[in-house]
Order: sequence, then C-alpha cells, then structure tokens
Amino acid sequence: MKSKIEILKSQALAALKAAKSDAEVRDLEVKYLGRNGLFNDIMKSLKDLSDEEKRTVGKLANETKTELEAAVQKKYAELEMYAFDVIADKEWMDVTVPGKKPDVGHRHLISKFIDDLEVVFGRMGFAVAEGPDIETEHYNFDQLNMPADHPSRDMQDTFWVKNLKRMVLRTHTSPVQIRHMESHKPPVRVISLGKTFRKDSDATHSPMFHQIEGLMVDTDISIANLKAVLTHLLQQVFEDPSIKTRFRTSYFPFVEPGMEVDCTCPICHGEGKLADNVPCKLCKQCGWLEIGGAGMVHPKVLENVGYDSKKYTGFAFGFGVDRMVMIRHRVNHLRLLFENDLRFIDQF
Ligand code: FA5
Repeated sequence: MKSKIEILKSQALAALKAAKSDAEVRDLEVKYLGRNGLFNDIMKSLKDLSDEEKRTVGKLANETKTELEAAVQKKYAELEMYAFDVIADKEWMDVTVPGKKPDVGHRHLISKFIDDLEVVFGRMGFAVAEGPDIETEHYNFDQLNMPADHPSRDMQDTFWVKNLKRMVLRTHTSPVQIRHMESHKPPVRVISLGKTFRKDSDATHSPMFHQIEGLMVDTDISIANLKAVLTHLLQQVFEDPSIKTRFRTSYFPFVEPGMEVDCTCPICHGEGKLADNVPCKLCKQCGWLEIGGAGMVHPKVLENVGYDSKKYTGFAFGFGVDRMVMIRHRVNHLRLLFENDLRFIDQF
C-alpha cells in the first residue's frame, strides 16, 4: 500500500509538472484528489488494513494528499505568474517615448477675419444685419435702382435659380440694406457679412465669395463719415495705423456719388517698392490696393424703403472679404482660400 501511495504521488507530481494550463491542473486535481479520485480510493481501502498499518499508511496517505494539494496550488500560482510574464512581454510600453500631439482644428482664416470685422464695427456702434443667400430679383436688383432693362445688371454675372421664379443667388450683400431699412427707421448703422455668388472664375474672382456691406443713415451723414469709418476699418484689419484711403469716381446705381475705395498697400506703405528698391508685388508697384465700392445712398433707394430723402442721407459700402484676407495674409490665389488644403490652411 505504501509503495502504491508513493507511485501515485510521483505520477501526480510528474503530471503536474508537465501541465501547461489551469484546465489541465484542474483535471489532475479531480483525478488524484477529487471525491472519486485515486487518493480517496486509497483512503477507502484503509479499512481492510490492520490497526497498526492503518496508523502508518493512513498517516502517509494524509501527508501525501496534503503535499499534493500544496503542489496543485503552487502550480496554479506558477501558471498565473507565467501568464503575467507573457502579457508583460507582449504588451510592454516605453513610457519614455515622446507622445504624439493630436491634431486640433481651428477656425478658417476667412471665418476669423469675419469675426475681426464684426469686432471692429461693433466698437463703432454697428449692429449685424442678416439676409438670405437666395434672394429675390426685387431685393437683389429692383430696389437697388437696377431695373430689369438696366445695363448695370450686366456688371454682376448672375446665377438665376432654375424653377424658382425670379430668384437669384445674391450677387452682393447690398439687398440686406434694403431689407434692413424696410423694417427699421433711421438712424441706421449696420453691417452685413456673408456669401455672395457670381459667374466669375480667375485668380482673384471665384463663383462664391464673401462680402461685407456697411450702411449708415441718419441726418447729416456725409462722405467725411464714410472716409473716417473706412480708414479706421482698414487700419484695424491690416494692423497698420499709417494706412490711408482714397476714393475714385465709379458707378453703382444705388449710390450717388459712387466710388471705388483704395487703400495704401500695407506692405510697401504706398511706396510701390520695398527696401533696396525691390518692387512691391502685392500692389504691383502702384502703392494702392482696390478694396471695394462705396458711395452715398441714392435718394431713390431711400425713397424705395419709405425714408424721407430730403431729411436723411447715408453712406453704403461693399467690400470683398476674400480680397481683404488675401491682402492681410499675402495670398496670391483666391482659390487657395476655398480648396481646404491643410498644407495651406494650417499655416494660419
Ligand atoms: C458691389 O458688389 C457693390 N454691391 C458694392 C457697393 C455696396 C457699392 C454699397 C456701393 C455701395 P462690386 O461688384 O465692385 O460691388 O464688388 C465689390 C467687391 O467684391 C469687389 O471689389 C471685389 O473685392 C469683390 N468681388 C466681386 N466679385 C468677386 C468675385 N467673383 N470673387 C471674389 N471677390 C469678388
């Protein structure tokens, strides 16, 4: 009996040593130490032995069983440690490697510029007015003194909206002037910013572009007020207090007199050349940059919205926002602003 116990013990220990998983150990535990296991068979057969043998063999059987139980627990612990080692080998990380900075987006340079414009005008007491991108012919043209048969309509190559009667993608922000004046009495001091559309496409013209419109109507508003507001605006957005403005006679049917507004080039400060006589590319050596149109609101437009044109006068202007962004950031092709190429956009 004693030798049987010794054999069982050495078999069990050898099998435990070879076991590679918890499941194998569990099977061995059941086989040797379970209720119907091989050790219990031995315990059951003790009853057939003499008293003396029962004592010695029983003691040996008990000690061996305890020894095997300990060996099983040790094996479980070993397997657990081994599993940790495997994970540690496979899933290690080097905490000294520099981290990867996640890409964080930012507002587009046109949106940022529009915010800046709103801030500069907000400080001068201008509110922001809004109008629809798809506009009626009535507001886009007729109310602005541009009737259907008038050649001035040809100045703005228009997208007409198919199947919508006399609707256009607004060609400028000027219709917002009309909408605002129709619903507000003077004094008026508003700007309007947004998308505008024309059938244009070249380095400085695109089918969709942004304009800012300004309108100020009250008693005694003059071109001097217009010049002061625009000079302040351009000095602020181009961050150059030396900027000067000039007006050139021009024609827009909704203002009289009408003019083009130019400002001195923020790169060469109106000189046309840089240090060492290098020609200024931005203004093409002329020292001035064209910014947009302006003028005194035409009395007919004031009357169209029910204002007394004898009592009230006002100025209006409409500038290309994209053009101003190009000047501010020295961008030479308008399309770069709309292509969403991150190599370009991330520079700002
Ligand atoms: C107008 O749109 C007038 N409504 C401006 C105005 C308002 C005059 C109030 C008087 C009183 P004009 O067509 O010149 O004007 O356009 C104004 C500016 O918009 C231009 O100077 C230019 O900077 C910009 N612009 C015009 N067409 C495009 C285009 N296709 N792409 C980019 N910018 C454009």
